Amino acid sequence: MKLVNLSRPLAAALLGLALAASAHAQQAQAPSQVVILATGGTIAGAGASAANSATYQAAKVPVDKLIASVPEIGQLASLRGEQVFQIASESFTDEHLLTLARRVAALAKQNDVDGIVITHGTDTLEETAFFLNLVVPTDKPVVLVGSMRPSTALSADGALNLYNAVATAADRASRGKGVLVVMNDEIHSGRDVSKAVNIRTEAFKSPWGALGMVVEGKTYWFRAPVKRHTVNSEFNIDAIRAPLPTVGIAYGSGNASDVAYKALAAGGAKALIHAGTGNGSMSAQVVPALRELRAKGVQIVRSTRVGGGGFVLRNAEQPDDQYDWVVAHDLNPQKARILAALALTRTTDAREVQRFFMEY
Ligand code: DAS
Repeated sequence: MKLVNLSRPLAAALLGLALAASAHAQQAQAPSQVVILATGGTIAGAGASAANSATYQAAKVPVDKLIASVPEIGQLASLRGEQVFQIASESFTDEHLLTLARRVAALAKQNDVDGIVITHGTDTLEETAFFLNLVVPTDKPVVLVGSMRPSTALSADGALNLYNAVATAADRASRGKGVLVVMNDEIHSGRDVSKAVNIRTEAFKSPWGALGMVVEGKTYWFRAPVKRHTVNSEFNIDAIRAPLPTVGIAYGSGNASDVAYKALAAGGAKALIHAGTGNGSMSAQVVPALRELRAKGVQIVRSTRVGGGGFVLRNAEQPDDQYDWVVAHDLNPQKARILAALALTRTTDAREVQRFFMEY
């Protein structure tokens, strides 16, 4: 066999390529390192009997027992757990959001962390997911997961939800898609998803559709977010100081009055989210008070109580340009509260606040 004389540089280059290929191959075989941050909720809940699928105590089972209860997740990734909180998520405060976001951002910077799963109550899971989507500057998968039934119930959904969440967090294909929510076999954008049903396992919906599915530990993707998030966000948890600006939400309905809005402003709200009827419409009994509050510097944001896939159109139901108000676009009131609070950490100009609502 004729030996080919390679020039020294070419030989070195080929050797380098071979070493890089084998390192890549080894990296590809090494299991992903996933951290599970536990905060409480039903996924950590326990009921008195297997028949109790809706009557139980949330936030009881600690993270190590959660991980031990689904041994199959050990085949998906190298895991370690931290108990960040142990609470029902309806009791989350902005302080909890800041604390959790700081821990997620710190872990995401570590080379020995490839993905993060956050077990969370389902009631405010959508708010935490959107907040993290806005302030954690990482393209590593951050996946929130909960359950609608406690682990002690017949046909409990938590175990498979946790398995699917770990599979998603361990998968490089999940990178760069923003914060994700995995529930009921579906992968949702943390920005879009909300809890649409209070007592079914098929509870979480995204008005613009799920991003994909997890089936037997594999992810299947069909779309990706187009709104700004994580590494492309102007918000960064490292630059955000407590407390977040207070933002209140008041619900629109027939026989409306301005009492709730005035009380929220008197209580320190720097922005008010109007959970309006229809296209963010507002009773004539309420408009004068909100114009006065705007004149005093309170931001007014028109959202809608109507879910399911629409958006509030600027200057349609109310002359937003003239009143210097903001529309929440497609964000529901509880998500609008999150973005308004963050916007107020950067500006008091309503037009700039409106830009945030159109871009995030
Ligand atoms: N109370 C609910 C919560 O903690 C329980 C749940 O559904 O997770 O959000």
